[in-house]
Amino acid sequence: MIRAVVLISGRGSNLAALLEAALPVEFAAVISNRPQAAGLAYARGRSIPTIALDHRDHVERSAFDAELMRHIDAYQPDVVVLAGYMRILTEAFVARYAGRLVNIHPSLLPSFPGLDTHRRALAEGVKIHGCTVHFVTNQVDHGPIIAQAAVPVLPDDTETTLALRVLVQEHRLYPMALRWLAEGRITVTNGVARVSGQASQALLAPIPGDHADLSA
Ligand code: NHR
Ligand code: GAR
Repeated sequence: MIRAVVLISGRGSNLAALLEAALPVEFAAVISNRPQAAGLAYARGRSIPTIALDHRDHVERSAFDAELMRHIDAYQPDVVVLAGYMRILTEAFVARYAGRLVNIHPSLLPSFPGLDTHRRALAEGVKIHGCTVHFVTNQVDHGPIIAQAAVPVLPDDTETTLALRVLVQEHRLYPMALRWLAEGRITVTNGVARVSGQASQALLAPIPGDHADLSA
């Protein structure tokens, strides 16, 4: 079993999906930079140690991240999992957990790094959107891509309906990717992540109403 510490900022639905997936992973602790994050209560309900830090208690990002690292290191994790964690991490933090720090991002990277991905996808009129699990590097949302899931963008989509369609796939994708990591199957060469014994690292959501016509 590998040991993981999960960082969250809010709702924690990806955290819940990971905890429910029966992965060969010991979830040692859940840490939030927002004390009111609903995901903390969820973790407590599963008897997982939680730590609530408040990034507003620190003026300097480096001081907050130093405190974060101190808490994480107390659990000696093999991987640090960002699940809806909303604060950019400092270089010192990324360096400390390089190669064992992963994130799920709500777009098909390298399209739409950063925030408000669903709004921007709608504004660009893309017809396919999705989510990406990647290793975290100092170039925000540009680390080696472990796995992606794609969903169609539908004509009547709003930010809410599109985000929900992507979220359903996030909840499939992240457990799958973390399982590969736990199984030691992921290697990175020249910035490209590969999974041993895996033909595809992509999930495709079905397009509603798209089925073979058998009426003729
Ligand atoms: N840190 C590093 N160094 N590299 C990455 O790739 C990171 C990271 C920290 C978080 C998640 C990422 C996402 O999936 C992530 C990847 C927050 C912001 C952001 O601008 C950007 C990307 C991501 C997460 N945050 C604002 C900030 O000033 C705060 C926004 C808020 O609090 O609501 O840090 O999208
Ligand atoms: C998820 O959609 C995740 O991909 C996204 O925030 C949501 C968190 O939901 N992450 C980011 O935007 C990171 N900047 P959750 O708290 O219910 O897992």
